[in-house]
Amino acid sequence: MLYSKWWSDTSEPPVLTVRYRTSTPATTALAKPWLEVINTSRQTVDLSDVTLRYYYTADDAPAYGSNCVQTSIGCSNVTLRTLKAAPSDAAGPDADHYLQIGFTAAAGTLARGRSSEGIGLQLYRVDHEKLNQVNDRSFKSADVTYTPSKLVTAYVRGALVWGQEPNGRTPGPSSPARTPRQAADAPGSGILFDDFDYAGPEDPALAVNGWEARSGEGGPGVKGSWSKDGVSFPAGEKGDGDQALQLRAATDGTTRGTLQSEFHRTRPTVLTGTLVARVYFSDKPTNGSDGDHISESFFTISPDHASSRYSELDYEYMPNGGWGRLGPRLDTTSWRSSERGDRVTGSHGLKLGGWHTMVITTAQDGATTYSVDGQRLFTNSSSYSPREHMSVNFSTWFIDLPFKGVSRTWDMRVDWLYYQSGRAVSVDNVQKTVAGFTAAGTNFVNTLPKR
Ligand SMILES: [Ca+2]
Ligand SMILES: [Ca+2]
Ligand SMILES: [Ca+2]
Repeated sequence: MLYSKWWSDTSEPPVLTVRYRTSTPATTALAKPWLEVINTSRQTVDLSDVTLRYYYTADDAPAYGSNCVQTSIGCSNVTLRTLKAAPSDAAGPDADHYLQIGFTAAAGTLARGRSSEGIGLQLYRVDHEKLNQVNDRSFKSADVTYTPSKLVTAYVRGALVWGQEPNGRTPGPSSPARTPRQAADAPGSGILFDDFDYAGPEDPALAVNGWEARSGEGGPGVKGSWSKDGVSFPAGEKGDGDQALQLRAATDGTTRGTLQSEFHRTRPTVLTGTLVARVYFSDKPTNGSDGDHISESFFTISPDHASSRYSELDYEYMPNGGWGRLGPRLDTTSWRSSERGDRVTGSHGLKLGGWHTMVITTAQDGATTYSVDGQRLFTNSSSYSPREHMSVNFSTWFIDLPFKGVSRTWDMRVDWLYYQSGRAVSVDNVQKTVAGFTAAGTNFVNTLPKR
């Protein structure tokens, strides 16, 4: 039997020991289980063979999300899925769901006696309501420091090696191996990927992963109206527990009554290569009267407007037009100098309400091409291609306020972002890679070189 070597009889120590701690109250917006895996066997264990289950009872929420905030293994190498427990998955009265934690092939090995060190995880309701942990099997408020917990189970290639499943099963020869999880491939190098699984604009995982929701002053659009309040993470394109970034803009036609949203990288991240976002554009307001000059934007920009190597690449969708032009309209603009207004623009009379795959490709020392759903829209020569690293930004904002009245809201969504530095990748290959990440439960990848 392939797995037989992974259970041990009672006279031997367990193959793995899982320690747990938390610091959250029973009712919380963000459950924070921290887990540590220790190899207590006599041999080296491949982390990609290991899965853990953290059991909980979903309250009345439509879905739960999860993310990783800290681990020396790298959150890019931790896979997370929130799954409904079937009776065959050992469901119990305090465990109708579980968070399944896995590791990619790049997570490495645990030599005998070694520990993974703390893996900081977060579990939350996608509807941003508070969750009740009292009925969650693996939650234990008393464990504020790392304590071995048999309420979290561990498997090696599908064989239970630690803990007690909700149906009472413990490791041993009578415990049948579950179907081993297919180990996730190691993510390639030079990649940034985000599936946008976050609890809200204040989720600490955002800063860890290099994102920030904007607040405060500055252009473009209506002065003083940038607010984190418009940023949320509702269900994504495919639902099923997946989430998307949502940027809401709202206005009653007055400056005071206007809210604009922007979400961006905190540091310059992208230069040449392939940048792709799966974006939902709105052609109509979610609530209220139509007619606003809304801009739904996806762009990259130099951190310093006065830089001699200034670089900016913009997608700007204006369903109702703007700047005196009729909509719907998609502008693609590459900037060489913001101070001198030196830029080239392609303006496209496209109606884009719905989901689209937006791509910007810059070959090394070459041209920049903008394409939507695999259709090339605009290419600029190398003199307008980026010359320095830029942040990545999404925003919804009002070009002007054409009428006063009852408040109306506009929502743009981004299901995921993918960036491959330095080289062109076809849309088909990007979609394959993203589908692989989604299937594995890889919610975030950053294998870009540190800068
Ligand atoms: Ca619960
Ligand atoms: Ca997503
Ligand atoms: Ca996801």
